[in-house]
Amino acid sequence: MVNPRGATYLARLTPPGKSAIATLSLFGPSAWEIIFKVFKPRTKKPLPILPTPGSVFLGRLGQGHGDEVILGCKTISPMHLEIHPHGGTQVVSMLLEFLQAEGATLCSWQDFITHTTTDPLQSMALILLNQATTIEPSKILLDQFHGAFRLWLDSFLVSITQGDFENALALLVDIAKYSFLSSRLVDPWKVVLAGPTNAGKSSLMNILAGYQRSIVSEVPGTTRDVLWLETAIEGWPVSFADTAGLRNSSDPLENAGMLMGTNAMEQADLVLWVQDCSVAEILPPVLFNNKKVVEVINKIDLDGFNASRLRKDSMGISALSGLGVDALLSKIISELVSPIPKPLQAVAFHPLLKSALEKSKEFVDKGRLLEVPKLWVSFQKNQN
Ligand SMILES: Nc1nc2c(ncn2[C@@H]2O[C@H](COP(=O)(O)OP(=O)(O)OP(=O)(O)O)[C@@H](O)[C@H]2O)c(=O)[nH]1
Ligand SMILES: [Mg+2]
Repeated sequence: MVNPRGATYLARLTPPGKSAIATLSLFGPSAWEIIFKVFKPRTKKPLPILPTPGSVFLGRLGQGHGDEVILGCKTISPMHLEIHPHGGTQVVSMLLEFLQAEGATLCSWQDFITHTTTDPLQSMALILLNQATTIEPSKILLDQFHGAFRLWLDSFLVSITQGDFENALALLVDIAKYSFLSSRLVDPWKVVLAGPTNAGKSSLMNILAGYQRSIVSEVPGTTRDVLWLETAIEGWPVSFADTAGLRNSSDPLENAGMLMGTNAMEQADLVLWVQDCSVAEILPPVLFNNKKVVEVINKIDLDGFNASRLRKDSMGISALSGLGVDALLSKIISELVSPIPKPLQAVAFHPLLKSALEKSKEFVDKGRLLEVPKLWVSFQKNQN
């Protein structure tokens, strides 16, 4: 929180646009004074000199023109009020102008969060929460907003100050299991569909999309560009890329497509190596030896499909009928999200937190325990 005795901040928390109601927030030392001047309760009872936290008032905000609003008091020390007017863009602009004319400082909702949240970890979580597009990351971010990471950090720092090296290390090892999530709560995992031409990559893409995202044809070499599809699987954000089939070709355009596909594979968190069960097996290029690869054997609906073609970890599907696609989706999630954090688990929910944890581990390993609290003090200071 920046300078609680200074400015009184005002922000629109709901997005601009047409809606039944909007939410404005007013925070700072003059918040109640401002409201006192421009708000008239609907009942005869006047506003109290100081509201109690949790109290709600119905009345009119404005002088001359105005709107009937619901006014809520969240906290009084510091004073934090919420105003719910009607949601039309012009009504909201008018009320924002009234409040600014009385001395409130208008800011974006992101700045408002930074100015008004005491705990920098909490404001980081809140800003990410707004950007999370799927449910599982949102649950994790809510837990961190409500203090899961803060609690972890407090006990970690207590262990450090008490010189309890063993517990500090155990706490670091435990939280490190979830560090893979730090960059994947907002940005989706990248899953690339690759394999020989005509294996059914584009057909699989379309069944995942639920509409025709890619052109499908029996002509090998149909797909040229890399086509992305952003979706959610079991509540996790995933981006699929359909790529040009790989084969020896003298066509420069087809080769350019294959190169783009190979680049996409290099960035992938997971490659689905798609093959046609009715043709001889082709192994993924050695280039992807360091990648997570799931082998997908497609077209198992064809007569003559032999289940012995499936290796222990390969997934048999029919992109035509959808057979095996649900199991494939579960497999993708088990490859990408492991372990799945239990409710209230502390998670390094931002890449910067992951780096700070790695740095802490380095200090602990080298026995430089005194550096650890300093690191976290400066980390939190930098977030404000
Ligand atoms: N029987 C059957 N045919 C399929 C299946 N999936 C795809 N096909 C057919 O296989 C052919 C190739 O399908 P695509 O999805 O275009 O294959 P692709 O891997 O994207 O091919 P390229 O873009 O050329 O690399 C088309 O005729 C599809 O209808 C399946 O599960 N079963
Ligand atoms: Mg294709």
